[in-house]
Amino acid sequence: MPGILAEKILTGSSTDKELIAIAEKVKQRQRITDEEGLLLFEKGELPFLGALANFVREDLHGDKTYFNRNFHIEPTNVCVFTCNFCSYSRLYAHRDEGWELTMQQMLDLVKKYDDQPVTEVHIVGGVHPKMNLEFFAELLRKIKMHRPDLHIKGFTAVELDYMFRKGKMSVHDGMRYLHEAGLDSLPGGGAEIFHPEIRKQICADKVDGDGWLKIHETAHNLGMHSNATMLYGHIESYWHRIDHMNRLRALQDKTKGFNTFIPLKFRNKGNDMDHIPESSVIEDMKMYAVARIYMDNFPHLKAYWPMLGRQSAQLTLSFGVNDLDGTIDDTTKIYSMAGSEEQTPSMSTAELVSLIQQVKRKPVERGTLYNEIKDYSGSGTQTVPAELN
Ligand code: V47
Ligand code: SF4
Repeated sequence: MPGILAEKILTGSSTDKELIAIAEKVKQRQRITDEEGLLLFEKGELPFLGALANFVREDLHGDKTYFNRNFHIEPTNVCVFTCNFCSYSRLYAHRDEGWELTMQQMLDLVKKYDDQPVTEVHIVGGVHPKMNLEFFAELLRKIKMHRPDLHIKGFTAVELDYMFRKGKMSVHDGMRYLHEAGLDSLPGGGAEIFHPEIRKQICADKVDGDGWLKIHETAHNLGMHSNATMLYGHIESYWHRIDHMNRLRALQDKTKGFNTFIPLKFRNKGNDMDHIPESSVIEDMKMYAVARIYMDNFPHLKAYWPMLGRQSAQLTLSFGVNDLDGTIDDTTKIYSMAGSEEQTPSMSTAELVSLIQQVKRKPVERGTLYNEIKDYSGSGTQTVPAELN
């Protein structure tokens, strides 16, 4: 329970009766309703939301801030789908403008990290019509043969839905097949906004919200964990965000298979939605805070710094976030191509530790499933690299 000063901060920063009532619920760690979530978005002032989200964060994790050492494989940016927000993909007809890695190139990438203490590979890319279920099962087997202890987090529900349909396999059989080949968990991509009113305007042709949720539910039922994302800050309204989070919260009640919720800020460069202005930092922090307050059954809230930028990612640590992603040598192209200012999306462990310590949090390296690998809190303040100041 909070001390007197914290109590005052939690409720005293608002004079609105409805908001104070929500704060009382959150202090008791009771679940808030959709209407209350909406009210937080519409009427909650940033200091009030920050205090509440921080209360939940500290109740769950204290000052611990997790990070994970991983690397990415992006097999291709050729994609059969045409999401309007995507700056990264190339249609099959224009595949000469994109890239397609061979099996050997992907294995060479894995081997590049042989001497490095990475614990996870994140495989994500476009949906290539010729890279099928069998091809990826083979890739998984070969990675596991080479480095059995490397956790493979791979394929969005969008990629999986296409692979299973093309391979004429049910979601259950396809998922079990990939799991047996070496797939350990699923990343959270492809969720965007579930509500059909928005989905049909931004990504009409890929798996719908129910399909996305079914794939994650199936993975959970097979004992796998997964993450969930939400692409926010474009044409959606606050209530679409609540609807999205509601569907995730309901599935989590059933399966408890989600580890982390990751709000992804829409970036507007080089895509068909470039006329839509990007959200402000204040809106970003609001998003994280409301997510932390509303998603009471999600253990972790993650910020992906290559997309948000280092400084905003650091700020989220005061608005509910307890996990930062995008560590060593992160060469993912999806955000740099969409206009993220992080043109060199790579950060050393020392930089990341320092970024966390600057805001008086405790950096802890974790594995994919949040097993703690190394506590850096005793390591003292690190030198701050110039670009972080
Ligand atoms: O689904 C695409 C998003 C996602 C843009 O699970 C964009 O640990 C902003 O899901 N502006 C893929 N976002 C990346 C992803 C992810 C990243 C890091 C960690 C994890 C995890 C998952 O990227 C897509 C889409 O929502 N995206 N274009 C854009 N212009
Ligand atoms: Fe393809 Fe994913 Fe881009 Fe959509 S977001 S076009 S599914 S690569």
